[in-house]
Amino acid sequence: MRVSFLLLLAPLAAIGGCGITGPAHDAPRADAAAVVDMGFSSFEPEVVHIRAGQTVEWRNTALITHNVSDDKAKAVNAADASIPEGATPFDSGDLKAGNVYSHTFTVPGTYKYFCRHHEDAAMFGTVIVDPAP
Ligand SMILES: [Cu+2]
Repeated sequence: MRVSFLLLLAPLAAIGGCGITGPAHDAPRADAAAVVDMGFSSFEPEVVHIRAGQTVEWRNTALITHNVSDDKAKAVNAADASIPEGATPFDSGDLKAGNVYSHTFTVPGTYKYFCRHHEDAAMFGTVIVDPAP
């Protein structure tokens, strides 16, 4: 009886430990020009607009692992990612529940990114980077 009760609690403890808490649930970094939340299989907002030199912060506020990548080489469908000429692709690696990732964009243009775990679920986003004034 006692053992099965503990087994029942274990998944709840895991969710409490890394889902409801973590940097994704704290205030975003002060210099973030845009903040993107990750839902079950979406980036919200789907499109953000910044200027060159500014930083975007992604927050995994979901309970599952996500990823942020604009690297064509890591996409199942190369059309799901694109970066402007002269830019270097980025990839957050695995972003566990509650974790954050940020990237500073220096090359103006349009960046189409995706989640490597949910590309098949059309988990896509876009960052539009205007030239610095
Ligand atoms: Cu995902």
